[in-house]
Amino acid sequence: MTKKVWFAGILSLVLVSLFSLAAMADDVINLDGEWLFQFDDDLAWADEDYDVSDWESYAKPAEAPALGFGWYRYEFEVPADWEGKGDLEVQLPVLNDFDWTFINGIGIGNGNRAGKRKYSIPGTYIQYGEKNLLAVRVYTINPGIGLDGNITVELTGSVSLVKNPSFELPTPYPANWIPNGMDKKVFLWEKAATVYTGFHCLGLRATDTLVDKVGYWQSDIIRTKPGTEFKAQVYVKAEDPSGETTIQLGFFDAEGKELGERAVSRNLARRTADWTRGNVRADAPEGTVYTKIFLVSKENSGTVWFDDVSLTIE
Ligand SMILES: [Ca+2]
Repeated sequence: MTKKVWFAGILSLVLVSLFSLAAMADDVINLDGEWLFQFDDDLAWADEDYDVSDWESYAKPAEAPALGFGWYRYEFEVPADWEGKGDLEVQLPVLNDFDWTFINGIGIGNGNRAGKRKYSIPGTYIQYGEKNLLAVRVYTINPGIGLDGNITVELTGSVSLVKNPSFELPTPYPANWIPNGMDKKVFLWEKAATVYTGFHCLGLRATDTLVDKVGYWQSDIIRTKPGTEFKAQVYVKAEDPSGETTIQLGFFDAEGKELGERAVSRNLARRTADWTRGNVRADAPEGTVYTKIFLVSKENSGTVWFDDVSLTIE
């Protein structure tokens, strides 16, 4: 091998390595700096403005001595040029045992067993070109590791079809969701720690008191094309429910006329129950210009709550 060829070989290797590094840096942020940790529990610790100057810092979250409730916080910058490129996703490879995870004070997911987590972050929750805060509230059963592994935030390339899917963006009412019905008292916009994720969820109470006995929340319009197959999902919690609680998909033409029969899920609230997930699937019929999601409760003398809606193209 001549010196020239050898040099060209080395040069191309270096270039390939540089390109792959650049590609990684383009769409992955490694959260591998110092983590802050505090024992105990306070939901205010999800807040970016909370004073954490007295929190312990650790080179890795695994070094924090976890037992019972503890909170982990990490600040990271999201590149300004990621704006408009899609939703993000946070990966927590090792988590023991329960978690409630927040970005900039907004709940993005929770889990109740040891293992890994992968939560989607709508782009609308991100402050581009600025600091963002990942806060993880963890409950660890046995003394040891609460959070560990190569924690990353990645660009996914897909965009949330549902705006404000976990009802965490109040303006001052839940943004992008509209209640329907005559009696305002049946609509609940809950701000409590008992929601599925974050601090807010939507609810409907005693819809049997309404004139038409149906209460519902509807999403903003979601533009789409005929033939697209959708799956809409929602988490539902219920207390003494009666009647029927469903998630529904309606399709509309350019004039706003609803097309065909609305797709309706099974009854998602048959008895008092903690959060469970339900879904409905449907194809957008000929003439569709947009779809809307409906969270419906009919002839219900109890209360139902909704959180974490998603709409995916199948
Ligand atoms: Ca929520």
